[in-house]
This record gives sequence, structure tokens and C-alpha cells, in this order.
Amino acid sequence: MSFRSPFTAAAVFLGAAALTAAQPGTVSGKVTAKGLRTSADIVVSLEASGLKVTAPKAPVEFDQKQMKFIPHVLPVVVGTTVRFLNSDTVAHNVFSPEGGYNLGTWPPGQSKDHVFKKPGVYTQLCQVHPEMEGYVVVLDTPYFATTNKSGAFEIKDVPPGKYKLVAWSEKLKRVEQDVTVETGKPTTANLTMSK
Ligand SMILES: [Cu+2]
Repeated sequence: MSFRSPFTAAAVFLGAAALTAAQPGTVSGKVTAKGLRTSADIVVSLEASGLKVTAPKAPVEFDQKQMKFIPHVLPVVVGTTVRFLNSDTVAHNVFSPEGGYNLGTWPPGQSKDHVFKKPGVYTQLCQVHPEMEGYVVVLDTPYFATTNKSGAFEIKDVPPGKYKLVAWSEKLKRVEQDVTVETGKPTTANLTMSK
């Protein structure tokens, strides 16, 4: 007997519809940093109007170790609390010209928090050690990554749609490129940045 109830047909149809519903995709690629020894620490993000960001409840740590800010570049979303640590054996200071703050100078083992409320690039400096420099990059998109030494990046769980892929480097000119993420598919985007 080949009888199929309309309910079975409906169930099959709904199942197919669920399979074709929007699945997040991945955007990955490589940034070539012309004139630099390393392609690391470039922030790549996907921008679009109406994206919602949720700041993490726990502070994101930004360390000072062996006289360096670690990581050198820290991307966060708007509203994130960054906890500035001191894992060295000497006192460090943190101030930011763009942020208009000076968190003071504090000994090893202590930390200071700062909430980043506006998007932008915030240089982090130390009054005790003028050679120290780091960056907090505050984004209003949840889709971002930093490049590794070879310039590779991967942004996961991106809903399908049209985006502007933006690359920021402390030493190179900002680059933009249009990308379209299709449902469940990987998208490749390669960028070249120069001085
Ligand atoms: Cu210092």
C-alpha cells in the first residue's frame, strides 16, 4: 500500500524546511602585511548595521609580563571590562591618550579594571617604561578575530548576510572588503595591507 497521510507529507516538508534554515558560516582567510616582518596582531572584523554585541560578564585580562603588554593587541566588544594585570616583578602603570585615563601605577600581583564604553582603538602605555605599548581595540560587532604570525584568521558562527570585512593594523592603513556569508558555507577572504 502506498498510502501516505497528509500529516506525514507535512512532517517531511517541515523537516526539509528546517534543514534549509539559515546556518552560520565561517569567514577565514589571510592578511598579507606588506613591509612588516610579521602579519600577526591584525584585527579582522565583520561590520553590518544592527549587529548586537553582548559584553562578557567576566573581565577580559590584559597582562603586563616581561615588560610587555600581552597580548600586544586585545580586541573586545563595547561594554567589556578589561582587567589590567601585572605579572612582572616591577611596578607598571597604564594610561591611554585616546581613552583619557590613567589607571595609576601598581605593584606585581595587583590589577585594575577599566570598562570600554565606546568603539575605537585605545593605545595602552606605561609611564614607568616608555617602550611599552599595547592596544585595546573596541568593536561594535561580535564577529572578529586576530591574525596569527602568517596572517591567517578565522571568524566562526557568522549568520548569513552581507558584511564589510575590516582589517586594522597598528602600522598599516585600514582595509575594507565586502563579503557575503551564505548559509552554512565557508567564505574565504584574503586582504593585503600596506603603509
Ligand atoms: Cu611598565
